[in-house]
Amino acid sequence: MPNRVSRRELLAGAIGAAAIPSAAGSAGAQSGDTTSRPGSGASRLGERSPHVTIQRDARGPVASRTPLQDLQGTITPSDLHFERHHAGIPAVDPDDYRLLVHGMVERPMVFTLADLKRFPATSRICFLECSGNYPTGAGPETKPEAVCGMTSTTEWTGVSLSTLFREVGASPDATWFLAEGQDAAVMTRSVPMEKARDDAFVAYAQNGEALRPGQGYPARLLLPGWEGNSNVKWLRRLELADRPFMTREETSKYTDPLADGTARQFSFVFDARSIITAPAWPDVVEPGWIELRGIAWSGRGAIARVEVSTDGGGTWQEARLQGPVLRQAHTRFRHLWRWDGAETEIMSRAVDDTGYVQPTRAALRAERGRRARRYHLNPITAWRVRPGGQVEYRVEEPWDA
Ligand SMILES: Nc1nc2c(c(=O)[nH]1)N[C@H]1C(S)=C(S)[C@@H](COP(=O)(O)O)O[C@H]1N2
Ligand SMILES: [Mo]
Repeated sequence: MPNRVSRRELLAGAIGAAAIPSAAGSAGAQSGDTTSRPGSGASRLGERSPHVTIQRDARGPVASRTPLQDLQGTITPSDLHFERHHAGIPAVDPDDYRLLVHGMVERPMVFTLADLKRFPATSRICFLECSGNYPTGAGPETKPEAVCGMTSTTEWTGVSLSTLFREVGASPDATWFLAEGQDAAVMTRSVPMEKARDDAFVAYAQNGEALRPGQGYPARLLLPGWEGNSNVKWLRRLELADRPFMTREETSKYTDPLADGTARQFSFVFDARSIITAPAWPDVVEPGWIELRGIAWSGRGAIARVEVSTDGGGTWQEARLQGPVLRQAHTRFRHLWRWDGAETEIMSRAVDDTGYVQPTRAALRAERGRRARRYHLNPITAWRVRPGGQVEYRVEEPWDA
């Protein structure tokens, strides 16, 4: 409990001086009585308080993860958006940027960045997720970011594919289109035309400003709720056809072997998932009231409800959703729990507006089999609460065990 202070003590600066660590010289960090002299001035670019140390979890050069446990609300700050690139981040000069749209169209066309920006813009808040967003070899000391930090939510702005495809006179017989990136991986994926007619767009802005290079500057494909890999960054070509292109990324990779020996291909849509982000390792809790907090999301639509279990999955209670609750976007939930001090496991499961319920690991394993390649795995995540209050990741067996 915070100590009670008198107004006089507060005004005398005694509390402020004692409670706020000094970081003299940095913007926004004045120690002691902040009312006795003016603070630092205005600047061209804002920066975080020196008291805030927030970073992506970047253990290798090909991917970094969003620190889910350190965020509030649902929008991921652009510099904390997860990254996944197969051959590095190309430096694309916006003046040289061109997007070719061709194939089964009346008029093949090449668009500059300025051309794209001249079309009526569309903005959409939605999550992006890597289909390989699943931990391997994780021990008890694992943070939420390491469990599933390869997902972020952003307000993207760009131009609808339906607008671009109308401009080039897309053939009504076209059923698929190819999206190709201009990075060294030349990422290419086939996408059904229904997604273009529905909500696919080419994004050139992220949370109000130009895309970050890691997110595909100057323009990328955005397919709300669909497998991250098909959201092609540094987009340079769209080709319309009446069949999928069977590229490497949709044949040798990004297919899902199933329990019955067959494989699932073009499994684009993410099923519902959730995670408690607090408390989580390395938090230590005390007996009494604890607010459980987390996020839930579904590629199929909006989150309808989130259920929480504080007795290892024996019983479930409905958590409160904290708005905004948007389709295909991270949604906050919270739940008040009175911990009696005994060892237990806490977990959440998401239910979306199609009625889909996030499965247990055992149910998912039964359906997908042990050969499932870590893609599209969305089982319930549990945290173990030790008698001393230490919260740990409940370690799962290796998927193929
Ligand atoms: N051109 C291109 N597009 C790409 C990739 C890539 O390597 N090259 N990686 C894909 C993968 S696997 C994912 S998960 C998402 C990640 O998007 P982000 O880095 O903006 O989070 O981009 C996809 N688009
Ligand atoms: Mo990915």
